Amino acid sequence: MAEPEETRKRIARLRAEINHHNYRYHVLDSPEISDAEYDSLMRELKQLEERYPRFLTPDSPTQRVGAEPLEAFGVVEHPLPLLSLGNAFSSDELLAWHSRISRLLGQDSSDFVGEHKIDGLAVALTYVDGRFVTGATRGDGLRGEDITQNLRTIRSVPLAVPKDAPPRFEVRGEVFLPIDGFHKLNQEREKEGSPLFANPRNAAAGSVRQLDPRITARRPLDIYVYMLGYAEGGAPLTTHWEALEYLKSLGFKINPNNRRLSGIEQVAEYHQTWVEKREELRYEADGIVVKVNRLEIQQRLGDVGREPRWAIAYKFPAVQGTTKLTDIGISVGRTGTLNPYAILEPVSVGGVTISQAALHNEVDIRRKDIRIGDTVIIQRAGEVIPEVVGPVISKRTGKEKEFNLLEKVYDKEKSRPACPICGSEVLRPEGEVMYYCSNAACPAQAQQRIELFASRGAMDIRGIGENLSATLFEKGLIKDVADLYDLKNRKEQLLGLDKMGEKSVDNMLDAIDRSKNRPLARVILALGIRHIGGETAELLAGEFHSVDALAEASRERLISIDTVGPKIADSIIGFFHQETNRNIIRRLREAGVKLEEKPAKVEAMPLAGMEFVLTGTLDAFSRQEAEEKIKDLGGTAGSSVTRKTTYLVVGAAPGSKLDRARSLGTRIINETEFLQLLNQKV
Ligand code: 5U1
Repeated sequence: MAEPEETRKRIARLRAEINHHNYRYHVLDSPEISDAEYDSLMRELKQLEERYPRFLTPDSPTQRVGAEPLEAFGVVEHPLPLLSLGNAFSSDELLAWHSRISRLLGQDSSDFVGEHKIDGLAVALTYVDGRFVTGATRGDGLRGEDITQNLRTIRSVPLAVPKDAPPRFEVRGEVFLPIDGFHKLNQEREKEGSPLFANPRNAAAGSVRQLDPRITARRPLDIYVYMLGYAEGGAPLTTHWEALEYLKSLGFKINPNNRRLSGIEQVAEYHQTWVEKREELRYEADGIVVKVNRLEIQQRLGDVGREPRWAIAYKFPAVQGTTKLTDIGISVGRTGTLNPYAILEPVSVGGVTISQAALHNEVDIRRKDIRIGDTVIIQRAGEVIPEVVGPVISKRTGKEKEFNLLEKVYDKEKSRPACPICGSEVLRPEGEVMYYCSNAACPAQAQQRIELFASRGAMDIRGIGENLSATLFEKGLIKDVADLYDLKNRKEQLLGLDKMGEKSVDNMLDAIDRSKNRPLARVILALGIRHIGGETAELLAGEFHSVDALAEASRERLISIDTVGPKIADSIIGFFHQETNRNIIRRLREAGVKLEEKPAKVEAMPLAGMEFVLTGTLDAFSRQEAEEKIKDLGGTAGSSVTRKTTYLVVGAAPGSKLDRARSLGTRIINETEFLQLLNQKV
């Protein structure tokens, strides 16, 4: 036999052997050989592939090290939408779901599968002719990002499946970072001075959505597969449980904590078991997923919006822990508020180490009687910042100290309380609970104002998030929001920044340029006037039609507007009174930012007189964009369904508004019908 043929066979044998040991180690957690033996097989394979590159294929186990970096992710259209899940937060809500599906089926549904709802990143893996060909994120459910090269690096993602697998199929699962891997990663990042990941979910998403797969390859990511999306010519399956068993037989990693459950009582028990044992899990989970087991019943129940009726996420309650509050620190917010926060002895709460927690304000600290030195209860729920619930009074020793904010920020040299960032005077406006730094140019405020200005709900300048705005500010490239529009003249300096290549800089400058034409309400919000949120900004834009008119409005005129009280009016007047702010507005105008909007004749507009309420997630628009569109066409957007509501627009994962609309007989439309309505009416 010719030598290359021998080599080809040896390569095939080595790959099969290595794949087998990968599976034993990464999927079954039961290795058969030592690390040294494994390394030796890999070394031989790598050497052969280097000598005979024509035999190198993308599904070789050597390719898990990560391919060359990409400029951007491609888009993958999901042949079948990736659904999201409705939530139950209490046993009553679980029982209500059970009653609903039993009523629809005309019989008591009792055959379920219980799984853990892992806090990771949902992905779809497609296999064609036995090979892993495409891996995609969920995206908006219809289109995701192509992260094939990154998923290839995850050892528990099979690169090849047995020959008798369906010729084309898709599996779905959750990529996650195990808790110990998360801690290790953060320790390394701390050493290198990189920003830490807030939780394993963010770390997993950040690792998978890396343009450089070599970085992904270094992160200890894992996957549990939780359903078969579709299969062409696959084995006939009758239950979800069988599908999971089948996927296991193909080499996929299935969560060993999955259970078949008989009756809704067993579902509740399964949930309770894991509420009590969730700290023991090697991954973060925020609840269980309950699925109707029989596939034919799943089909009969179907979906509503982008959620299956046959499955629901039954969430775990917020997790709590106790630790010692060693001190109370003060940070300065965007509007200059002095925000107290708890400095804690680090404690693991639901798998995440917490060393700081929110304390809101001094009045709240007094009301809860939280003292420095107290043992306190910490609560963490989902993505929100952990908060201090209250002290454990029984653990008091008598040495605890009451907190006084003015004492904390007292500057002995100045003989007065001072902003901890810039040393300026500290004020508390009458009737407010918060103290403020009096200096509008305080660097802490300025940087956060830039962040708000660029944020999605405001000028939506993609790419300028917390990190980049901090860098631009620290490097002296911008001092205020108007400087953003001068950055195009400082390209050289931008290119000198860490991780800023030609393409990123161009994208950023494009995004800045595009932001010049945002609707007036967004501009008003972006200015960062204290007490002005999105809704008030909308209201003010509708009343004044220009930033100049708003700046000139009298207190009486402002107070005459519905929902604008003296506090908001004084804040607006105070903002425009400041020379620095007037200067910024002048420079924004000179840069070409649109600061006015023509008043619309509402009666003549196509959606005039119609009130829309939205529930769930839409594909084509964010909630804010949909509401802007409705308002542009003369309609109004309500926050709850009432008898006045003309239409309820239902997106994926709708909330209780849907039930309310049904009970009131409100017209319910889906996103397609909503789009048709907008287009017809435009
Ligand atoms: N374990 C598990 N997680 N999870 C998430 N199963 C599961 N199923 C899902 C999702 C979004 O969705 C299907 C029920 C459609």
